[in-house]
Amino acid sequence: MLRPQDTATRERKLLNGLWRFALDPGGAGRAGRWFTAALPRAREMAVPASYNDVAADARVRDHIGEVWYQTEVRVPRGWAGDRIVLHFESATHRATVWVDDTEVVSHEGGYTPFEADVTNLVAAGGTARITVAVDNTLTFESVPPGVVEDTAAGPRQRYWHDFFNYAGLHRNVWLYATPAAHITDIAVVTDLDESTGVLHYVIEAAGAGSAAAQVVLRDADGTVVGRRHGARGVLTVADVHPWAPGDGYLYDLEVQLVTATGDVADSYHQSVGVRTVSVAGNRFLINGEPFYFTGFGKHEDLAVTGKGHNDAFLVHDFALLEWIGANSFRTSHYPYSEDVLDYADRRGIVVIDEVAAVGLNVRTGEGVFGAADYPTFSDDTINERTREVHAQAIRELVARDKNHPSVVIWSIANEPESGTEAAEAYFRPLFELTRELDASRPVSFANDASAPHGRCRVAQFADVLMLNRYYGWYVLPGDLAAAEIAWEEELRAWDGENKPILIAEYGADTYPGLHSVAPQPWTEEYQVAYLDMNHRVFDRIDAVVGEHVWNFADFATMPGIQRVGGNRKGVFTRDRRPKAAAHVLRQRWLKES
Ligand code: GCB
Repeated sequence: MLRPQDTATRERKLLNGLWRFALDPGGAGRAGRWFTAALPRAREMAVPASYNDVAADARVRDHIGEVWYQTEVRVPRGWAGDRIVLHFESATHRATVWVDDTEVVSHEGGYTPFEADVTNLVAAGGTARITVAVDNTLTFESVPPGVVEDTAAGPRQRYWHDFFNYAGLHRNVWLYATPAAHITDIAVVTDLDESTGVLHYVIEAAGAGSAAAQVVLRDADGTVVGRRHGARGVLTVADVHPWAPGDGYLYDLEVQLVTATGDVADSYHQSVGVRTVSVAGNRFLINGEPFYFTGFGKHEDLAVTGKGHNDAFLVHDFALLEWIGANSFRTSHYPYSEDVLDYADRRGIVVIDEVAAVGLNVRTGEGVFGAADYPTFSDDTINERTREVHAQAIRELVARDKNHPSVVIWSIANEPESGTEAAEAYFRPLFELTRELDASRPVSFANDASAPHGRCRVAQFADVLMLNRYYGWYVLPGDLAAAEIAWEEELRAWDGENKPILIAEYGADTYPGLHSVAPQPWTEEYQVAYLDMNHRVFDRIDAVVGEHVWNFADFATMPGIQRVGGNRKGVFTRDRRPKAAAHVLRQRWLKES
């Protein structure tokens, strides 16, 4: 599936705006065929946005189950004879879509795109009613997992990750047109042979008949630097300008389907950054050079709009990354908007791309998320069907993001149970699958303190060891001297694995404006001292190839006594003001680069 684009042969229409919106607490909408007419008792809702905080209504914020969105679209007159497609960049966590009275698509998984060919259901110049039922329920067979428990007070959604379960239509919705003969997929893998860039490409098309594929490669100035006929092939670029961290240089690969008479039936532009990624011993290499990650785990999280994509915050967040000297981030804990990855490509920011497999450990956060009264892996909890949903999430992530030069590691889970035989059996095929899908990038997952060195049975599969550790916060809180000793001891054990180690999370909750002379947990001084302690440890361990502070900014969580107005481990507040730690990181990271 290709992201909708305006090209010489394609056109798109953005359907964002205010849609009709209705909660469906009793699950009456499907039987009542709500898609056949204007939604009953509808209010209006912004798209894109999480619906939860927009309405100022606890019933909306805490709703469990389906909500309904509806809009009317006028199909552009000029699209007669075209293939017409309805495309959702995401619907969290699953959705069913109707065009007028006809069901056109269902999709599981909250962070990847899906679409339906609606050519036979709409008419150019006419209107169509689009209705979407979006379900936020987390089950043991969803990614992330959860369970709805029946309690005396009614159903309650439980899950084992701390960020709030925002839901809705978080990203763009498009109606777009392509010719009947159209390109359906493009895959590009790049290599460097000294100063020559090598591009291996594969094109897929449908309805193409005798039309043949060809590609034209242009540099950033628009000068043609390569051409080739054929649906697969290799292009070489002499004196290539590689994509590199801090230098988001992109070529434009125009893919065309050309008819026997020489007409361009379809055209699509794929940006390409020519770079290599590899692991050599305990080094992480980009273009053959050791790379040290500085940056954060982030969240898509804003006041009011929740996980709704916002371009102004996209640009602002990247401006802050550059200000602070961060060269990278992880899309914790789900695939982010494609706008984020496109922008990372252009800004030369390095990305660790993560699937939404977070909270696959019912013991995580015992006391934060309630008691661990389920086994993690069992026939009735996380099981083979969950693994198939997880596998599909990986397939969709790789399919969507494979051409982004910014993406250098696939992260296939965050802090799963990883110290058991069941975990080893669950994850082995998922690592194999990811490597089959993309042999060009390292694969990893974020390990947590419950499976330290010697106990983790999943780290054997990872090309890079990504460790989330909170020495001085959850472990030995307030005692940074003891934390420093314990942390160094554990890290030295991992150092012996001869794999690169990325500290994928370390952080301390910090209430902005809270101060103390002797660093006390929750103060700005403690966050600074905590980070300094961690950095001393990292600098003593050879295999550490990067540091991602948890978190870039404060973010919303489920309610809990360990959270004060959300998770406060942000180096920036939720509205992006720096805490004292931001200035300390800036000093360290600008020196590194
Ligand atoms: C973790 C999780 C992250 C949490 C963080 C915390 O280990 O990966 O999602 O937000 O800890 O602050 O507790």
